[in-house]
Amino acid sequence: MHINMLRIAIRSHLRLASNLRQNRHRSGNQLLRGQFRSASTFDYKDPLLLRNLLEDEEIAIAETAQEYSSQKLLPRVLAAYRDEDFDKNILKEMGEAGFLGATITGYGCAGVSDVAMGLITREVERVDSGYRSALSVQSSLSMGAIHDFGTEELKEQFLPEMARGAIVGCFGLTEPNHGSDPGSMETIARVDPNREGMYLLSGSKTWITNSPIADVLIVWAKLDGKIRGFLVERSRCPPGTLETPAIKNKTGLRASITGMVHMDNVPVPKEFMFPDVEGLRGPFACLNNARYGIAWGTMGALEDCIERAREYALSRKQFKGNPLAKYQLIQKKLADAVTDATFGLLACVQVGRLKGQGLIVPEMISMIKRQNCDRSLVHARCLQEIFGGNAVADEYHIGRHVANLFVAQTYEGQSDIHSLILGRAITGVQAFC
Ligand code: TGC
Ligand code: FAD
Repeated sequence: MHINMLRIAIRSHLRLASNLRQNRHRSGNQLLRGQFRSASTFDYKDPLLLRNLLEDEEIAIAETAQEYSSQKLLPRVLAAYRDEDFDKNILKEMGEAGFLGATITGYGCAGVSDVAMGLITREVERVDSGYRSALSVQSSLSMGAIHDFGTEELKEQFLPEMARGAIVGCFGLTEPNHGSDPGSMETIARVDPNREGMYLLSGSKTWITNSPIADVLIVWAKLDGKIRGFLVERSRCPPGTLETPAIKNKTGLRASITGMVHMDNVPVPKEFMFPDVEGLRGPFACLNNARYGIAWGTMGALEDCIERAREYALSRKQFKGNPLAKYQLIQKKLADAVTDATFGLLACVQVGRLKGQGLIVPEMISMIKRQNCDRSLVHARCLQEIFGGNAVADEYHIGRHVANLFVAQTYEGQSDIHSLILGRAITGVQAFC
């Protein structure tokens, strides 16, 4: 009796357990079906729900950047690109919006997350890489150098005005004879034999974004054979010591202004040399942030190419009145591009989060800079084919993105250079020389 009761109890327990399992399985299936149902509205603009990985504040910042870029930048980009004209007021507008030096805390800067900053660069470059370039050079390279390596006096003197876009900065590392290999730079600094507490800078930098309009130039030069960073104020340079001619007739990045920097004994007070950083670590630390921004930005440019190519493919009819979008080869181009844009953006969020947690190493940034620049260029070029002959007309925007993305793949470390950085980390063997 006792045993029977126990059996009954066990049977009933097993039945209960089985029911529970079935219920759990059923509700799990229902849940999954529910999830599939809600995800069945596959959104090619956000296929893997990147949005779910963002904080509310980051979404709001992205929306602000999207609104600014589409309303203020897009209407002027064609004329700017045709005329090779960069409107300096754009930096003031970006300053007003809080985009300049946005990850810096204090000094009039917004202090947003690295992911939020990435979302801003994505929206700006959705319009044009040249506008993102202006933003990157002002924020990551110029303000970033002052913030990370300048004295407190330099930070207080320059950062608030730079955050407003009232003072424009540039970053001079590349030289006519030394691009991928900046360690061999020839620009030198020497102690002024006639004035105590002054250095004199001599040499040339080339391909320097914003140099013709810069009020403040971050210049990397060798002092006694060691690379040091200097802040050059244009207004302090005696006539004939500093020239910053523009490089005209570019085939890409025409909405951005690029120039040279010629220095012939430019005087710099010793307080304007970054005191505690020596060697390539200085410029490369700034480049880490800028390269991270490019990885995001190029995805914005690619997303714009996708959007425009999709619309074109749906409206253009060829063969028996079919839209181009009906053809498999066209669909494959779009599927490939959307997949790489999605993966590229997810990688950016992950690297941004790691950056925020202080878990980043430079090779992670090399990986996303290289991958996103390469994939965006390949896909933009491929999507360009969908437009046929119309791709040649600048009103379709795609040719501009293709030309710009070649530049993005080249500056801040050409893609093959990032392959070598990754290769060194993978094998432990250095292959640069
Ligand atoms: P290497 O021996 O690798 O390093 C020398 C020293 O630098 C340190 N370092 C880094 N520190 C922080 N972050 C990084 N990413 C770093 N990479 C290297 C390294 O630890 C070492 O420190 P220390 O203290 O031991 O001396 O130097 P290398 O001469 O062998 O360098 C080789 C290579 C290829 C990696 C490097 O030269 C390179 O990255 N070349 C590419 C040059 C480049 O990116 N130029 C960019 C110019 S600025 C620009 O393009 C702006 S465009 C802006 C726009 O419009 O958007
Ligand atoms: P090179 O170093 O001559 O390289 C040429 C080719 O050789 C590349 O494909 C490269 O990958 C390859 N190569 C070089 N070395 C090796 C090797 N060891 N192994 C295999 N392949 C190799 N610089 C700044 O300092 N500040 C700026 O603001 C700035 N803005 C720019 C804006 C524009 C529009 C452009 C076009 C460039 C800008 N640059 C700037 C310069 C840019 O960073 C350099 O162009 C870039 O670093 C490459 O250097 P390079 O042009 O001298 O090419």
